[in-house]
Amino acid sequence: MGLTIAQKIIKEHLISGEMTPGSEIALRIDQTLTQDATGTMAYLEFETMGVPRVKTELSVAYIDHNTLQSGFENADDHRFIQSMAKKYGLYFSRPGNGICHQVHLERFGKPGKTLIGSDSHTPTGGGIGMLAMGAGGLDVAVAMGGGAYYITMPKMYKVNLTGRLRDFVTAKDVSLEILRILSVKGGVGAIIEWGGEGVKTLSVPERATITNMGTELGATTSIFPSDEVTKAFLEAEGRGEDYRELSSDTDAVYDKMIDIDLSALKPLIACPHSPDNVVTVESLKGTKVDQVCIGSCTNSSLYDMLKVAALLKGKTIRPEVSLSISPGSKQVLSMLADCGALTDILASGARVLECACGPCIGMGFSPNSGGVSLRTFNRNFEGRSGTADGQVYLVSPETAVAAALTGEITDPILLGDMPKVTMPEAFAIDDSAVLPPAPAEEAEGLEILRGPNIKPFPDSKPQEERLEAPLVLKVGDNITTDHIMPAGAKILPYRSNIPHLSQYCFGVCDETFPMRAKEAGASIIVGGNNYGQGSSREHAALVPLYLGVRAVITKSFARIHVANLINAGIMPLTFKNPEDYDKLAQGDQLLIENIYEGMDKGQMILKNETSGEEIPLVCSFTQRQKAMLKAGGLLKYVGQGNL
Ligand code: MIC
Ligand code: SF4
Repeated sequence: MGLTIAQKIIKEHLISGEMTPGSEIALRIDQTLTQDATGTMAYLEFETMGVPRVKTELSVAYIDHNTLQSGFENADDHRFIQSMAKKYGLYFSRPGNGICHQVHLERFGKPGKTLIGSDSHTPTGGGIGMLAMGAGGLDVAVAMGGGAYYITMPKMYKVNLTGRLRDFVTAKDVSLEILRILSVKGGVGAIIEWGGEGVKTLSVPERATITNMGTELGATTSIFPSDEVTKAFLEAEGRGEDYRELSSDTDAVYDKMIDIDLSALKPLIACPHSPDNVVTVESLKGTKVDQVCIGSCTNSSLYDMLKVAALLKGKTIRPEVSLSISPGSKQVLSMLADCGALTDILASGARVLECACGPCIGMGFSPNSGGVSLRTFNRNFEGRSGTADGQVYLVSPETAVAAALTGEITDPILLGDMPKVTMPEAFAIDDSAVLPPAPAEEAEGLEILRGPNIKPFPDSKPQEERLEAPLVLKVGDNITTDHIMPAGAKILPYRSNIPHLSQYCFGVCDETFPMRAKEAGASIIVGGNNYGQGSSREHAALVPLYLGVRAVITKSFARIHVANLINAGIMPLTFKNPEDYDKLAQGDQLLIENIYEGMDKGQMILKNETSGEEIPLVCSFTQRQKAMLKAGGLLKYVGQGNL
């Protein structure tokens, strides 16, 4: 039987396990990346492992999230990460050099390699045929230390593309179309391969937009073949030697096939507050727009920015609209400046922000009260923009420009002719903002710079045989990590200070949660389907751990979050019968006994001591996961000699 692209890369990197969907596999990781919002914690964790130098082929520490320095906190964290990188053998991408995924694609990614990153949009690397996955910081720390990355062997889905995108219909619309078809949980447990004749018509930046947003499907990752288009991109980046051809076998077998005719697509838009809430742009025409933001790791390539500049050229944005543009990298920004496109952008009335995540993670540029904001980003979760009642829609750069020029949601096709955008044969290469590590012989004496904002991470506890605790919080379906541990300019600076961060846990759902959880001592959370979707932030597990949460019981979990819970020593359990969710109420006193036996059998009984009901739960922990839970999480497990 033939293999898919992902199966080929998995096979080459398989350390242990069977490549049958559902079984646990251990993978050798070639490259890692971190960003600053998750990085500080990941490096603190790495430090405790006592490994003198990273053991990967390449590890890069990026600063791109917490770039607003409204106090000492972020600057302290940046210095800490920089000193860690220098000492422990990592490259350090300075603030201003760009968004991790964009820069990694340009300068470091290689077809056929494995990459894990402490950021859920790491699958962007799939645009050049990498097996690139988002992971919790602790998993990245372990991979840097030479340990394997454990995942459940995914199913294989294939999207067969035919035709060619029409003007004003873009890769972003392809992403929104697949979200419309599959929903935010439709990719859970799967790797999505993009194939078919239509693939040849898509450039690397377009492919990367699609693999980037595959994260919103809940997929383990997404991947494109590595072909002539990939080769040309790598050559233009001066990295032709990194090219390797990769395609699936003609007799490869897929668990699901989806057809998309690129020629038939229309401009699409995701409505508040979920990326799969997709309709045509046309259907919302006339809706007044207050703000437009162009950028983020989804749509900030030179290709996107040149199109935006060409559409804005000679025009002025509406006075009632505020437009921000954040180029994805220093390379993109300097090339925009060199060719004059930046002048066209500025002349239109846009505000050019630095090359960073910025508004995407609520780091500034929050919309006005109740404001309608059209963004080329990948997430529009409630409150994420920093304005609690902000109405965020996700669109392509073309649709974003159309709104900025007209003041309302407008089908970009109405803008007239699409100006021709030609990509340069060679990108301007300047890696001066990427600092190499110190040579190994000098590293030992180097000091790590720590600021007062860096607090130790919470101590995890071994899971015991019996858990009696109240149900402190009951939430519904599709709870995101932005609900569990919100981000934004005010809170993000405390990513290395769990006690402070804990005050905001679940703030979007219930501001009293932190206080109630602390009072309870030990506690249990109950959720619906796809609990923990979105970001890879392990803070969504570490903060509940700090607040005393011992178990989370749901109808189903998102992939990275469930791994983060186990890494933190919190037990994730699911209802055997999803309708039993209705038999529990916030405040009920719950009891689970014989936990170790239950872990082995894959079944436990939850006693609702308040109502007297008994509810069957299921779990399918691997031996390693059971050992981790009994040890009190991954760090303790590694401390027992299990790297
Ligand atoms: C996001 O897009 O939500 C983030 C911020 O990039 C996160 C990482 C984080 O929370 O630090 C992600 O996607 O993993
Ligand atoms: Fe940054 Fe937004 Fe991309 Fe997350 S999704 S890495 S916050 S640009």
